[in-house]
Amino acid sequence: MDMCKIAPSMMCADFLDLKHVVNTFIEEQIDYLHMDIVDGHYAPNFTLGVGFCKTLYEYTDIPLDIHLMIDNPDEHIDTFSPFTGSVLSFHPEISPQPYATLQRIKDSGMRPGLVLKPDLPLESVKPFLPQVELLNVMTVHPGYAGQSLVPGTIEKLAASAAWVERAGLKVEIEVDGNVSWKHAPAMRAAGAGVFVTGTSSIFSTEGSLRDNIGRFRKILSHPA
Ligand code: S6P
Ligand code: MG
Repeated sequence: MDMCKIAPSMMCADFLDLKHVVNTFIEEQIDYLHMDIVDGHYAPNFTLGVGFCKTLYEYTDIPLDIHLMIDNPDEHIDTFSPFTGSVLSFHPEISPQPYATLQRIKDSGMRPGLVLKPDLPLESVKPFLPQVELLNVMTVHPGYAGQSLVPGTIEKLAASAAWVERAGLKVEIEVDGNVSWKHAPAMRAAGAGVFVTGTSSIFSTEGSLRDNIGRFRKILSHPA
């Protein structure tokens, strides 16, 4: 199994301590910074914005993993195109032409990603996967941190990873939502390669951020 990557969910960070948080991620060689962008329409809540992405993009070389939970993603690709090399993921069921959206993301110098929410089956994204670099399989409903895992989503994660492997595609499989100490081993066993970590693991107040990262890595190194 490939090495697992950690993508901290930045909406869960302590904003009053942001520099320390990001410096810790740099020192710990964290793989991605997961940026949830919500518009209050596609999903409830208002989370992070473009200015926040810019601040982090300019401060660190850690790639951004931008998760759009917005209506009309096509209209906003140019807004994110300065963040060259970042992953830009959207929910394909709200794009009239997902192939065109993926191509535009690629043409803008970003890495195209798709997101599969709990309500939709794997079949809804299968046709697009050859054009995709990362598939985010959500294990909670889009919108908020701190939710409980939606039953059946780890099985869907396993089916997604197995399908990608059988098809011989180079798609990173990411898991997003309640990636807790408890669920992470089963998510890893299901084939996740990128773990969005939030309040239920590395940002939990049980330990320091650095200790929590160490604990999470240790958990991932022991298969379920
Ligand atoms: C949810 C969002 C996620 C959350 C993450 C929080 O809409 O896409 O990225 O930020 O799931 O993690 P946790 O551990 O609080 O569930
Ligand atoms: Mg997310």
